[in-house]
Amino acid sequence: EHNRSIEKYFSSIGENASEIGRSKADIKKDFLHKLFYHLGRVPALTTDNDLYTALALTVRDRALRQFVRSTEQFAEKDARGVAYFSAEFLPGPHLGNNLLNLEIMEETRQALAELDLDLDHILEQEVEPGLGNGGLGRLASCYMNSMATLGIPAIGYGIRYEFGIFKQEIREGWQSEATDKWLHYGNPWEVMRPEISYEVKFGGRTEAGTSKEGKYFVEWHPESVIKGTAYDTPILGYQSNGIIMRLWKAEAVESFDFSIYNMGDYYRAVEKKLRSENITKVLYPNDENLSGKELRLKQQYFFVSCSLQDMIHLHLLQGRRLNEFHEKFSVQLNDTHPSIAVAELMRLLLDEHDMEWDDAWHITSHTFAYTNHTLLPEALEKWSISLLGRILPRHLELIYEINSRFLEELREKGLNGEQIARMSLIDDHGEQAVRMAHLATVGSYKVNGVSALHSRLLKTQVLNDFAKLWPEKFTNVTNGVAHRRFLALSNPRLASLITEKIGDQWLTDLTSFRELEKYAGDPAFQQQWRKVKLENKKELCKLLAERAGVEVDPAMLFDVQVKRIHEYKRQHLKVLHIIDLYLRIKDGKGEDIAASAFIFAGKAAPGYFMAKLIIRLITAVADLINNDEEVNRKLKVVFLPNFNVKQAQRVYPAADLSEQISMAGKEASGTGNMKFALNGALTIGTLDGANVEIMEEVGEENFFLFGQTTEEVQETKRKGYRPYEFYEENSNIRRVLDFLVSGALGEGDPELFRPLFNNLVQQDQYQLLKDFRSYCEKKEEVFKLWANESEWDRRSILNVARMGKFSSDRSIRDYCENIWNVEPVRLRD
Ligand code: 9GP
Repeated sequence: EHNRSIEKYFSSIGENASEIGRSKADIKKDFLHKLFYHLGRVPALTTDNDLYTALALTVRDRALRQFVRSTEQFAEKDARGVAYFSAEFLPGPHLGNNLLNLEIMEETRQALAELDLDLDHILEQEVEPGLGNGGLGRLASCYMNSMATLGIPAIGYGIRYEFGIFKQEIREGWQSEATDKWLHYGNPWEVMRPEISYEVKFGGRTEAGTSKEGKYFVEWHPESVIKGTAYDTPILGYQSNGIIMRLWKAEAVESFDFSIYNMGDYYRAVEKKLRSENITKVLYPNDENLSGKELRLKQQYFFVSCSLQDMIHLHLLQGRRLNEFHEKFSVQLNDTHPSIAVAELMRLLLDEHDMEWDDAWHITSHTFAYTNHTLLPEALEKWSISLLGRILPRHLELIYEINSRFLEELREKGLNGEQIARMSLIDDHGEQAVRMAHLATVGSYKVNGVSALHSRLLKTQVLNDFAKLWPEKFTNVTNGVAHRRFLALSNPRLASLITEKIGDQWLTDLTSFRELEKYAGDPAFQQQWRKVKLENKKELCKLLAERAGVEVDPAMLFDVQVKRIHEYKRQHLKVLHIIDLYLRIKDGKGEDIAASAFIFAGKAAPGYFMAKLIIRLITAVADLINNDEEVNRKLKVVFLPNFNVKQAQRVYPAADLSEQISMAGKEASGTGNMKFALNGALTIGTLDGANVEIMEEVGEENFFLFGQTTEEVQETKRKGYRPYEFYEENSNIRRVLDFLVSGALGEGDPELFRPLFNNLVQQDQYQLLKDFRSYCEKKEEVFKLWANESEWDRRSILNVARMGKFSSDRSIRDYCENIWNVEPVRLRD
């Protein structure tokens, strides 16, 4: 409606809607207004958090204005939109990124300087929302930035966890977990929407009946009802557009317990309230690993139910009919976590909107698209029938019905009993359970993996039966990263060196980095390149000294592995190699070893013993080496605690070598691999996940490839892998493994690392010993190349120049074309 137009509102006060107040004077004025009017602060009493909050609010005003304008324009165009359903988002600190996207970084810096304030100090105050475990949640946030940049009408739906991923501390060498109280000082970025709330039912029983008109219906009589309230955070794209991330918080439904309250049992009523709020209390800290906890299922259902109700509400509000829901929206399921949405949309359409089964199924199965992010069998979610039946009785009925129709279709197609049992949504082995990945696959119109290799393995192995049935349903979208955050924002030195050379169009088109290729061999450019890296390394050294208490010489080769700690990622492969180097130096045979700082960071799931033991091993090796005068000028080992987005932004720009050494076939994609190469690190890696495509792009000669391929890994396993033979036959391996249990590490207790030793010589399910020799040999090449500065720099420049494919802008374009069928909207300025 025209008279509701934002432009009209602004012109009525003599302002232009597109003018968001970018000048130093505007920013300074608004900042002071926030400090005095919003926070009511006297200058003498202002704390760092006040300053941060006032600045964040100043910036949020501008972000919201962008969002409001974008929303209006999306609505005018009646554009088809995307809802990105993700149980995790890892946005990282908002302030710097928003300043970058609004292009007001310098003006803000100057405005603050005039008040004798330092922008960098204020940026440091932000506590980031740790609402994800790692790659999966960070990917969701990279995609939000790219969707906003490209003008995709999109909304991200998720959970507003009160406590995010735990804070990792290292105590006596071990990981210990502390609660992440990210909301403690308030969250200036979000807008609470008390009126946008939905009721979500749990438990109880269902009752079938027939209406007066003779229509069959089912009523769900829940045991409890919980309210979900929306909290919106604006997410900016580069230069113009804004979208929102809508996170749901669980609360008690006020009316629900009046009966108890009236009876005078005040405390029981309050207790119910507390129990309701539990649902969004804490993020489960397990990546790749099913915890199978009831609360986790409740979280998943809670957020998809709120989100779907919200979408239906918006759809109807715009005067549209429900049977065109799938024409207006595509819902992307980020991994299996939100896949109960398939049953929930069916329930909403059938039970709450009186639709017939076939119509409801048509809409549902044309609405969802499913991204799989892991092949690890233990991470493919299953919910036991008994649990599902107890928490979501109506959904279990619907899943049975979906399954019986699906299996009937298979029978008609002539599939045999074995195939049908394999594909069923219900797993009959042991305790009966619902296979959520199957539900997502059956209920979606597209299924994708996250790298070419992973998508191929998904099709040929894990979901092979489905891919044969519906080949056109399966596709690939290789992951990408928000290069504006991970280069422009976090590596300003490199960003300006590049911009000086080739201009700044790379900010919206990363493929223009190709123009750097011609400077790769230029000695003057190489020198500038090297200087930038050295400055970044010096900064990281400060952080390492401060957080890990280790002094590192910035001239060393920075060899970095940062990611979740997991056996399949093989951090211990790198550690075994470090021990090997240590023993060589001790033997007086270390002259060819490049002076190296081995840097590790990453969290272990709190219940994952082996991962925690790997951290303990890293800290033990660090203690030994860093305190040994004979070795510590040549080698340093550092475990940087509490890896998060903020720290990541300081680590990637300072790395020389990126370790991507998972067993082939296990890492679905990886995204750290892209962030490192984008910042000029060379990669040592296996042919796993997106490494394959990175190597293709940068050239095999600029990549340190080692280890078995996926096929070789499988062949090794098929033939009966006996890791003990490597222990017996390879004296290097024997020496290193024996060292683990020699008592030389970790306060002299030879038993401390026995479980790791035993695991490696007895099972070694990630075939570390098999790849050990190849890894060590590659490392020798690394050392040799490091001695040749200009050749190293040349390769580093070529790596960056050829990273164009790995921007998340490209991934989002792929989703738009191959999956969503959504057109970017060209927004008015
Ligand atoms: O392990 C994958 C990682 O390889 C990938 O880069 C990331 C984003 O696609 O997802 C991770 N998967 C999970 O965290 C759980 O499925």
